[in-house]
Amino acid sequence: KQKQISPKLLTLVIVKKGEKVLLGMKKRGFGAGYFNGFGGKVEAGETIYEAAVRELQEESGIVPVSMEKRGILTFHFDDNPQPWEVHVYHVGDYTGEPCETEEMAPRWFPLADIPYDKMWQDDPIWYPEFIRGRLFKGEFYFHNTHTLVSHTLHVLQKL
Ligand code: 6OG
Repeated sequence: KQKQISPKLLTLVIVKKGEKVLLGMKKRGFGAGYFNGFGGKVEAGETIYEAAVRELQEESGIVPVSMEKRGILTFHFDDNPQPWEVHVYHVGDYTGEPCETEEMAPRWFPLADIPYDKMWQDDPIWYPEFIRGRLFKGEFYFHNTHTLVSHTLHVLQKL
């Protein structure tokens, strides 16, 4: 019987203001070359919420005025035994100006023009629910890190 490995906790913040979303081109590390929200690993001694605020600031330079959790996505990889549990937040208002950092180059996209061809393959599946303001939970199974093989996605009344 295979040993169960508890998931690694990560955060992902999507800034959506009016009819636009702020995405960052990831310049290095995991997911380099993809547009994504801002986030990273939850560190020892911080809450998931605190990690989301910290990573947003480190990667984009902005500080949220309001932030709500919208979804939980679990990623399973056939080339990594540890699943990743990514907590997705929406930021609708912030202070500061988005700026390019070591990790990310931020750019605004109209909601009708999200660059899914340069994003992780799970994104076109759950972004539409995110944009509608829904709460969601999903499981995604990847082959060789990048190829999405199967998934489930549920819209919920509460997380
Ligand atoms: P750092 O390496 O920057 O954290 N992430 C994913 N995001 C999407 N949309 N799809 C995936 O499919 C993802 N896997 C990871 C979580 C990695 C950042 O990338 C996100 C973090 O915000 C597999 O510390």
